[in-house]
Amino acid sequence: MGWWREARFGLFIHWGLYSAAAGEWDGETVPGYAEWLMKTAEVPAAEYAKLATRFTGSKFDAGAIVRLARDAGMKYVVLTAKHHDGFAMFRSAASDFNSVAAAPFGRDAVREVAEACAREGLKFGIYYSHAQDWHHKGGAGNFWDPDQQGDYDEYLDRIAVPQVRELLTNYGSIACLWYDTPRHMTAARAGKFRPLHALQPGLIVNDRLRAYDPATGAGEGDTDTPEQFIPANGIPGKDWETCMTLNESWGFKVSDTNWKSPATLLRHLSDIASKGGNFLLNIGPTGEGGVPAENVPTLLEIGAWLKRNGESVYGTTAGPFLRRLPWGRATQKIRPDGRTSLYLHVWEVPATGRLVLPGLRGELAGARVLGGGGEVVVEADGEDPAVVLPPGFPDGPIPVVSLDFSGPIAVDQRPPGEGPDGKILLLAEDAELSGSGGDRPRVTGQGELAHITSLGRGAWRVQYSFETGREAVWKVSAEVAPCAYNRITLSPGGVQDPSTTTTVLAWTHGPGEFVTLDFGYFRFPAGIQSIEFKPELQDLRPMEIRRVWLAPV
Ligand code: FHN
Repeated sequence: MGWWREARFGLFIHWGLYSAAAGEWDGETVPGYAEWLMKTAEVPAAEYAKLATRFTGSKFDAGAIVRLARDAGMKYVVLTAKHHDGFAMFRSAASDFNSVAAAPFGRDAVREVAEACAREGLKFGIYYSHAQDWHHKGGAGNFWDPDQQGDYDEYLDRIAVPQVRELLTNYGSIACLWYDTPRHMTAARAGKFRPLHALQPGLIVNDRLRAYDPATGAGEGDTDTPEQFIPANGIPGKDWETCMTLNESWGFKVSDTNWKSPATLLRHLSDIASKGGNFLLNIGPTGEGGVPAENVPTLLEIGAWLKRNGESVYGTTAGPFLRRLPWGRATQKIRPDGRTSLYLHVWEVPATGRLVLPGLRGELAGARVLGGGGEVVVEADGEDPAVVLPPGFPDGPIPVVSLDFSGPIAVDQRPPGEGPDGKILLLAEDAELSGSGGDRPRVTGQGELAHITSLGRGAWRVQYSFETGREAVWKVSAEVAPCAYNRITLSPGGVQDPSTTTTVLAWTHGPGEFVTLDFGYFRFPAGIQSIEFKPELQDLRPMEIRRVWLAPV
């Protein structure tokens, strides 16, 4: 995993036959992901296959795409060799339904990207939809076309297994294999693929071949693959890679112009690195093979940021603070000689101009702004060190301060405290869940919009710890959904004393519809305090909790 952990940032490419349809069928926009068009519009396999006559790839330039990835600061590329529509983007003896034999394009995209990666020094990985295949008889997922029905195991033996063998044999060094949607994948079926992995020494395989066997760990894969979100607290003990689209759809969709801004993507990259993960960011080239023009400046802006600040991302590990930092994120690098660099990604410059580092201990040897930008001084802020930002501190996206320590660092972990606005904000990632019964509640979504879901089909409590600098009265509020006829009780200090608890009854229409509930006023002394919520369901729908905050009165 060495190169992969060092790399941190890669390019996903969803390019296939669906790209030629651009998300439209019979002149109508088809809802959802463009690469799912065949299924969403229930297009018979024979009719969909005619799309191949429109697949020219006339602007496809693998070298240009890989150079763009390189200039964006990416270290690896993962290309869809075959998506769920069954169309192979490589020469295949197992099926003529491929980009060489069946389309005017007539070229082997996998070979071209593999060779371009080798030229540019990027690692090359392959995405392969092994279970879902809506074209070849017996492939999973196609329920609408009687002509495609067949035996799933025969499909695996005749198409999927031979094609994975071709991919792992014919294209030089393959760094990772990205399986997807393992429908009907039993241990025996997954076992047909596993021996092939030995064809590529050092191959990194994701967690989507499956069937998972908790006894042996088989099916777990080398990497977890959170899709379109960043896990609130990373995935401790496992390598992981968030894959994400630049707009909404993975495959090219002409109507999908909801592009993420460079600032948003840089925050995602910083957030992911601070939690110890990789970021696999997707582009969806058109049917002609060109990269949508909007993507180029976005990717180059990320690349420019990484040129200046790359040492705070590549080869780093998760930051040391369990407490969410109100001003940004942190990553760290522990050198072989024991020195440690701590990188502070400044998302928002606090009004005080100081970055407080709660609970940090270590022998400071130097401090600087990456890319230059004035002298950085570190002072004591009570018991904590604080970085005093220089007057000329850069105001571009996410400036980075590097602190060098002559040895290891340690953090006395502390819960969230007052933010720059004086309020204490508690997010889903700060919650401690305890209880039993029903589904285990979990955190879904990301950042401030992350929320705890599945609360209530058992006896579960949600506790938050926080730290206040002074004794004060605080108004406690929480965003909760859906709460039709449900009650939620707040106990300060986690003490179930009826004289201090507040129960609120509120009503909304459904999941995801959050309302703000005010729980009233509570006095807390200075120090580490806690509050606990306990949902009481009168209705079958589980509750969800999003943000909780304490405002000083
Ligand atoms: O169904 C696919 C989807 O089209 C896309 O390829 C993503 C990428 O991770 N994977 C599947 C959904 O999980």
